Amino acid sequence: MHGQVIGMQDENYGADKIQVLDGLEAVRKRPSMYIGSTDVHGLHHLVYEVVDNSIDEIMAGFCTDINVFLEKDGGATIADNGRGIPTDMHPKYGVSALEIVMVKLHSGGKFDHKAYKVSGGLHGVGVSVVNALSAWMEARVHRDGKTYYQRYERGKPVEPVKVIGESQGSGTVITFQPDPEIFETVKFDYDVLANRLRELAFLNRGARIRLCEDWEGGRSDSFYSDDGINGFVSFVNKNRTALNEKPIYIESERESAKLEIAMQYTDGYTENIHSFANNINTIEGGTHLIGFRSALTRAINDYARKNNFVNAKDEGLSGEDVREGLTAIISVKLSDPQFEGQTKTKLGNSDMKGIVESMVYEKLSEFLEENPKVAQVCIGKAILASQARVAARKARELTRRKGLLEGSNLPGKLADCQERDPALSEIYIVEGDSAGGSAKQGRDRAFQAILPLRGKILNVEKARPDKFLHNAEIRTLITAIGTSLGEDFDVAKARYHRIIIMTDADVDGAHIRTLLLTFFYRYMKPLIENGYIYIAQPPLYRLAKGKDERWIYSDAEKDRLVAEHVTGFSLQRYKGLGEMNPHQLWETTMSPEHRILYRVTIQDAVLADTLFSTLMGDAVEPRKVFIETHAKEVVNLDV
Ligand code: 0RA
Repeated sequence: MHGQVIGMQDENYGADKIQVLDGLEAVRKRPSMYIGSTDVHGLHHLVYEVVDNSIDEIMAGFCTDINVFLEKDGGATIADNGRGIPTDMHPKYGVSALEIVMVKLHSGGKFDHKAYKVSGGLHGVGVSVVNALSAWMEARVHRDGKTYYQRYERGKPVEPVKVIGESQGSGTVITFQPDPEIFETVKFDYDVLANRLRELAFLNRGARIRLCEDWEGGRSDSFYSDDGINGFVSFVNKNRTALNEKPIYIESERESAKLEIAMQYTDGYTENIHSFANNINTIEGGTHLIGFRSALTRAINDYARKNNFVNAKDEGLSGEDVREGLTAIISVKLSDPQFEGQTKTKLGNSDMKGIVESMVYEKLSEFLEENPKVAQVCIGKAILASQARVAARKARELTRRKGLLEGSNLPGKLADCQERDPALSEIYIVEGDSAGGSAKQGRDRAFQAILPLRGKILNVEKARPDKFLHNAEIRTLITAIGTSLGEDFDVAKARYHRIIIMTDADVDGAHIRTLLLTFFYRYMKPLIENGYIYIAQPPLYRLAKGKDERWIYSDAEKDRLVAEHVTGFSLQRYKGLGEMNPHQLWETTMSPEHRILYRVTIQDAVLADTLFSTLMGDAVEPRKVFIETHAKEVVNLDV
């Protein structure tokens, strides 16, 4: 592949313009190495990659607006008013710099020395990767009073960069059509893109980012935050009750790192801290988060002692205490971010711990001194949390002493499986005793356990552990799973590596599923992180003619089949699991051969957080609207 010539197949262009193309060939051969996967997530990376470049222009102070258009034919256009990709002739290659940026891997960085370039994890691979993975792409650059243009097909320029008109101002417009030969799907998910673009607008104060479906009746959104991450905190807390009215805001810059933090206490019990490094959500945390936590605990304790909120010789407030009910956004920008961890979303730069810790300690202490009323509210909350934690520990110890949360005392309702190896064992958590009965009869008892739940479990978003541990359904659940929870949680004790939620395909079923997911998300998160939580998908219809029968799992599939043929077929709607007999339940929803299971993943922790607080929080109206609009889609909860 070495020395391949660009545009070889094209007679009009380029046989003499020698460019090494093996880079882009490599991208097309192993796309996942560059964009993570070729599923819908990889597809979205194409948009993010181009947008990241525009964001770099914003961070460098040259750009204010980014417009993302989704085209009807499946393509996307990203337009910004940054400096425009350079177009001058490259002295060594003898072609326009624009062409080099588009066809050479990692060539973008050669031209600029931006302080905090986005280049983490899968991001920052370069626009050339988008080009390589597009059936075609077009670049229009407004610069130096002219509009430059070049088109590419599967990564290869069709002709040299040319001037196609005059132009005022500057900017870059990139249009691309993801290559269906590469991607499993080429359909963008509007909501996922909107969510990420909203996040970017919050993280980059003053950036105006628009998303629009470029056709009659298409959706559109405009994201802008003139108070940056403060707006982000308010957004995350929109369905919660805040204790300090305005988020506490900390900003600090030093050497090659810039830090921003916004934080607000709520009357809730969960901790909602979301950290970012160079605009990338560091879901796995990292040194910046560790630094923040340690400074928060120290600053609050020092202030609390000094002002006699706590006794100087007491053990003080724990990290958990000072984080209860806290919503915070931590955003660091640094010049050479190291991303580690399974999903490359853990910041590894070791100096960031100390840098963030000293910045936060200094600024937060200052803030508390200057705002005694706010300080009192925050510390009051932490003291209550501390008292509740002691009570919760006692409650847990009591239940533990009675063996109530341990696997040794399995609940009577649990029909366990014979298998003892957790990796080979499954548990179905089933809505209702009657479906539970069918599941018990229909299952393969060798490896499938059944736990029927009666009615709805308690909403853990609204109660502390010391309270919800009294709830029988929750206790049964914890005991059956075997891991305990909270401080005592131990994923190694999980008795099943497939924990499958099986509820009816209706609004009630969706509610029960969400209650369960909220519980797992808040108190047994590693189960989700390890990929142990699944959602079963029962069929919605049965299509039958004589002995022929077919199960249908979506309305779209039903409509297609009904339109296609089938006179003389009977169509039966299944509303609940209870309507199926044990054999049918096995065939459609439990047999590994035929069933459809969705694995629950945390793609987007901020989204998961707002989702659960919307569904389970204080405000009733958004919940109602959400359940109405999502009742059908909530099945695939890829949060
Ligand atoms: C290379 C160098 C410079 C800017 C860019 C690339 C750039 C790339 C994209 C992609 C989308 N929008 C973009 N905007 C800019 C620096 C330009 C200079 O020094 O003038």
